[in-house]
Amino acid sequence: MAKRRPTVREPRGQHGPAGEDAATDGGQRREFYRRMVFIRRFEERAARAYTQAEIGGYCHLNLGEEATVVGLMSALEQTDYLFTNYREHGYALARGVAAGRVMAELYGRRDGVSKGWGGSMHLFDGNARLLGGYGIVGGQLPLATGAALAIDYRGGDEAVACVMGDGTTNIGAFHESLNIAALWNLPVVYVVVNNGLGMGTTVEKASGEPELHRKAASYRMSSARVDGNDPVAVREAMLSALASARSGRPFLLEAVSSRLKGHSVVDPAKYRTREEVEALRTSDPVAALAFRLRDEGELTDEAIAEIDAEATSAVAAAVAFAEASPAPSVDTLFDYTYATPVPNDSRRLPGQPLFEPAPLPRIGADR
Ligand SMILES: Cc1ncc(C[n+]2csc(CCOP(=O)(O)OP(=O)(O)O)c2C)c(N)n1
Ligand SMILES: [Mg+2]
Repeated sequence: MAKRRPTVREPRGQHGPAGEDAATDGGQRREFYRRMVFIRRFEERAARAYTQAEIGGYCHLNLGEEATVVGLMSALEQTDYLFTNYREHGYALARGVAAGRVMAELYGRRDGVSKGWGGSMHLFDGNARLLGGYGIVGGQLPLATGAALAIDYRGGDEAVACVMGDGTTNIGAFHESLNIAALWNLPVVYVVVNNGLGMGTTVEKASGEPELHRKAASYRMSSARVDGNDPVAVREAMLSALASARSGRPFLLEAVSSRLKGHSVVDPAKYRTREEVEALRTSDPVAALAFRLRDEGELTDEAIAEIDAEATSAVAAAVAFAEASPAPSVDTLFDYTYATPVPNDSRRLPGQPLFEPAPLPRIGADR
């Protein structure tokens, strides 16, 4: 078989959507702060709705990862594709999906971004090129790699961002995906959000190479590590990673971040020491950026309070939208499993028999 040659692409413009107020450095940080506060308030509200049993299934939050989420998403072009794990509410919001549609999906309602059938872990929006939310650890990696291969086949100039957690770098699909992307020069950036934990297990306990970005070396892939609490640094690092991917050199970017709460809403995170909890309080990226902007004279206390109030009321509107949306009809349960008709697609509802039992011959009956 002929060896695949790298597709050479021109690096594209380096300015993803960063908002109206982003012309200056201070303006960009203000805009990032607004987006981070919005995610913070959205997630806190989602946690409340979950404990009130308005949201079912699992619910994993981006609390503590807001700077990483916002910095990463600001670097993507609108035509780029995004795959993430189940901790993806913030990504959908930062990608521009309407907050009401995200909240309605968490509530399992018809106007949700996945029509109410996906829930928290399976947000999907083709228009925003958000191709999921995946609940299987590492499930998104082969799919993202395949999407990058599709772009390469078509000769497109889009890139794929494939976001995962630290624990995911120990899964077989991680190594298979990086290997094939490196061999075939695919336009993909693998982003490891290193929040220090996979459920309750630390990176040091789970990974033979705890400096996760160095795992790329096995595949001669370029990589970098960035402070995930600094949205501007994350954006810059992601822009370089994307430029590399677009020119046919896939990239592994590790953003060192933290998870402020438990693995999911129901996890009390008892495995954390008091010192860790205290350290988290002082490294909170939302508070840190607020202090910085205030010290630099970019935001007054009043402006900070106003941003908070705006976020809180937008989130309240999202909840109202979700609450007003009806539950999806059971008739549509199977409508979105496959994009095209599949011959052996089972449409069996819970409780329905697998097949009709064949009649048994009766003893003594005529043959
Ligand atoms: C294949 C598979 N194994 C185990 C699980 C259970 N599980 C869910 S999340 C998780 C930890 C993943 O940690 P990480 O990749 O660091 O992501 P984070 O939750 O920190 O964002 C595990 C083990 C799963 N969902 N899928
Ligand atoms: Mg993790």
